Amino acid sequence: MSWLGLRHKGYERLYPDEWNAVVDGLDILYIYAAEIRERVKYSKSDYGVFTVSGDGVNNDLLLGQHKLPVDVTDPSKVVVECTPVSPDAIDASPVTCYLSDEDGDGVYESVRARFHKAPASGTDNVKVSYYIEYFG
Ligand SMILES: [Ca+2]
Repeated sequence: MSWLGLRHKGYERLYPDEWNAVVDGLDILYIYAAEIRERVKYSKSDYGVFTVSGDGVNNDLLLGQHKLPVDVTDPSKVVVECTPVSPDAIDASPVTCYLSDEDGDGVYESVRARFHKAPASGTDNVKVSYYIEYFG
């Protein structure tokens, strides 16, 4: 028996209350599908890994540009989370990531990481995974 109270009947006809349960089930499914479509359609998030090189001096590093499908002009509408991944990034942590407007045009297109101390000098030795979501 299904959670709607239906059970397989072979070739018999459905009673009206059974038919109504089927229709109710389809309505519920339609609503679920619509909610999922809306979530996918309006999902404005980006995630991945940035890899940059430490210089042993700067503790605030430009990681790169995010791929949010909106031009962010108000960084308070965005959550930025990051996790240090490589040993040099972990050694320099804790780390906080934030959006930045590198060219001063009012659009926050870039992601920066501010470490507790400067990551060690090296080539591609600072890896940070990130998740960014716009909720404006
Ligand atoms: Ca900009």
